[in-house]
Amino acid sequence: MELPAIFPQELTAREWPARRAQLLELFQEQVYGRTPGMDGVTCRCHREEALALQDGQRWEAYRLFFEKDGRGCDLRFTVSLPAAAGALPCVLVLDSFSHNAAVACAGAHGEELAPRQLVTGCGWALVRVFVDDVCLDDAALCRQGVLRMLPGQGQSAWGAIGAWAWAASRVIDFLCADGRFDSGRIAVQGCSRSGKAALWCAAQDGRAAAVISTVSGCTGAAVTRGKTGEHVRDITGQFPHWLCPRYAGYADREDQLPVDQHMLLALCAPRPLYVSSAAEDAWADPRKEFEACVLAGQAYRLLGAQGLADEAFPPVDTPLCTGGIAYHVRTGAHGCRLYDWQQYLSFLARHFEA
Ligand code: GTR
Repeated sequence: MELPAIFPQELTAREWPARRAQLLELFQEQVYGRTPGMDGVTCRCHREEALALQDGQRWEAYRLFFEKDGRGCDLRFTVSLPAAAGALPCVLVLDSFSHNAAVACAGAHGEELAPRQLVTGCGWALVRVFVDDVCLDDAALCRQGVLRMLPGQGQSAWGAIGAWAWAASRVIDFLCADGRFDSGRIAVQGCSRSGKAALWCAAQDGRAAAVISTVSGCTGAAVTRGKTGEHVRDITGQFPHWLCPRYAGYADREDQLPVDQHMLLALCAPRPLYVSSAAEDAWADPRKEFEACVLAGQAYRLLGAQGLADEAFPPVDTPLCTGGIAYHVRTGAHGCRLYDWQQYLSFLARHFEA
């Protein structure tokens, strides 16, 4: 199946912003839905807890309260701060599993989903955002929170993935306004359904200086056309509340989609991007995640950055991490492991701790 092109061969870097805007518009219209603006939304922030930990580290818990026209929602997040002085770089983990223990963190276990000691030990603040506070991961209940406060319209109404990306951006607002953090070094990460939301957040919000997708698969980092495992029919059938209504119309007609997921990765260019897969995760399709990275390199090169360091699919547990786009496929099943985090942190160090 032929893939739509990110841009025609002759595009120049100066013409990229216009093409980028078209692509973003297509993803809003056709895939994730349109993210409403913030007009009339008020936000209050409350620090709920603060603990001094060993070695001068700190842990803080916050809650944001949003309101518009008498409707509102709230959003919890926690911040683990290393003892280091100066404006801290941050890794923001989108956690869409906090109300859904049954999903058991998409195959990750608490510490692997957001490993505090590993991240703060590398000098990064770890910000864990409970994005499903604003939109429950449930087809019947999801309309209570931000989707009620800022309702979408028609076929391109936003869904849970758009809402989770929105929540991450609201915490980026907080980080950028708090002098303890370096607003130029905010990375966003998510696993599986949260990985899809992390990519969509970075595509829309340029303040995400780097993005990390862990086994995000279908409608995340994986090229949709010709993929194995999960297809548009599966994702929109099992999770009808995640994406915009129009997307369900592409079930079994994926070749009609005006975009494909390599274009979503291109929207992150030239910012550092790490995509990782798991060898046993055929449902997500590692090879199609890799293919999207190869193709997205076109946008990175146009903007003077490097794409993947090598375009041959790497053996398991052999990260390709010296380019602007990094990729690995690790041994094992769907989920996020400490091994993944170790690779992400050295990639971030290479780009942000020169
Ligand atoms: C799978 C689903 C995926 C993925 C994942 C998860 O079952 O089909 O799209 O996001 O769950 O979040 O664990």
